[in-house]
Amino acid sequence: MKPLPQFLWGTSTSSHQVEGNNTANDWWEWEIQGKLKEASGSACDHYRRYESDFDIVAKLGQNAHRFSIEWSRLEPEENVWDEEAFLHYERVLKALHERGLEPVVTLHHFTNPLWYTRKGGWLHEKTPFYFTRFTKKCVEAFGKYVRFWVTINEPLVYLYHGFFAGLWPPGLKSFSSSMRVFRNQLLAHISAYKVIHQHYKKELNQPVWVSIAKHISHFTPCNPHSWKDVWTLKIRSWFFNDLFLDAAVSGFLFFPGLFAEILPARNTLDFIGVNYYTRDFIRFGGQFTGEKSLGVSCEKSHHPTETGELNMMGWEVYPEGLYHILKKLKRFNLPVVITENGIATLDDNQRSRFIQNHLSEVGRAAKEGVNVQGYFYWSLLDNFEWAHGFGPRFGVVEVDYQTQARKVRESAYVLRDICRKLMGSN
Ligand code: IFM
Repeated sequence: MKPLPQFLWGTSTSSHQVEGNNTANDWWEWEIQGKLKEASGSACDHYRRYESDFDIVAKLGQNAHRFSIEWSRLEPEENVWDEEAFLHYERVLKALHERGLEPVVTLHHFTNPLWYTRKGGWLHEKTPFYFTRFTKKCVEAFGKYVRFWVTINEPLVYLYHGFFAGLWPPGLKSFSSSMRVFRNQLLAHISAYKVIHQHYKKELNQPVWVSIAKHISHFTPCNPHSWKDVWTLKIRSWFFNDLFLDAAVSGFLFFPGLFAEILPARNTLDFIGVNYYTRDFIRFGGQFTGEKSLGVSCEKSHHPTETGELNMMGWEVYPEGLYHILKKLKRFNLPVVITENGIATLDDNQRSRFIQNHLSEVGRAAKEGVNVQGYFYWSLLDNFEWAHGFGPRFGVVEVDYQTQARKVRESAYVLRDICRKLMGSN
């Protein structure tokens, strides 16, 4: 296990949610087809305002920043590379370094170039090839500025919304497609991991850390005395929380009754990136059919008496869940970086409490031996929350979408003070 050079503290964003005018990707097309109540438009105009936004980050005492590179900007047409877009992200990376901020760069955060979607996107059998070609271009151009790469953000969230529930582009509702995408994501991650490491070894001769950002929820059975609820939970937890990580580490992909496969590499995570938001109560949904239900029908719900405080999107605020999932990750014996943790709320006191309580659970897990080496609050800015539009407010910095004015919220200082304390500076 290779420890990270320092504890990483900061906030996260993603290109389509903050940059504005990402006109060559599948979300933009989905938006102009009127499939959403709100389109991303100029979002936070971060593509032009990144420098002043990073000034805010630096003043808030953070030492790292996670953001994503927009594939559709770099490769707007198949194998046609936009020099200006490369220069843009180079300037972004330099701007972070000038402010003492360690970049953590995500390569895929839900959006895809349109040319790739038209070919079939993540269903295409050459997905690992397309994604690796893009990755290679990125490491060649940006490698000297970057030590931390996240290949894919929340693979299961992307797969579920886009290919199983039909809520995000490409809008499919297919169990077999979901399985195909899962396998392609895994192969694409493995291939990207190898390419990144080869480049750092051969060309840069410097260490690099590569992972995914894995969304992990804390699941609890609705009725702990119902074997059906308990088994539904086990299957859900295995598929949504564990399978990708296990396969990337063991090099073995096993789907009971479907397929088993030796993958082209094992140990393709240098740390575990975790996105944690909530706890879900799980109930057996009454049917065991493949096409409808990823093997077992399952309902996520709140508990009539146990569910606590909610955020403005109806997600339960459950800090202890973070402790529990961190403890479970100990089995991998890898450093853990919380790549996202955040709350959508109009009440900034609730956000401050959220940050304090979650960080205190991180501290508890760390004291009990979990090797936590980073924490990124989601998000730096209020932003475009996908199908929910601009309503949910996740930012420690408020954005006025009419004027693009930024206002630092009190919770940002709460985060800052905890960071400072933890890093031992004033
Ligand atoms: O906004 C998203 C982000 O894109 C991925 N993780 C969860 C966040 C909140 O829903």
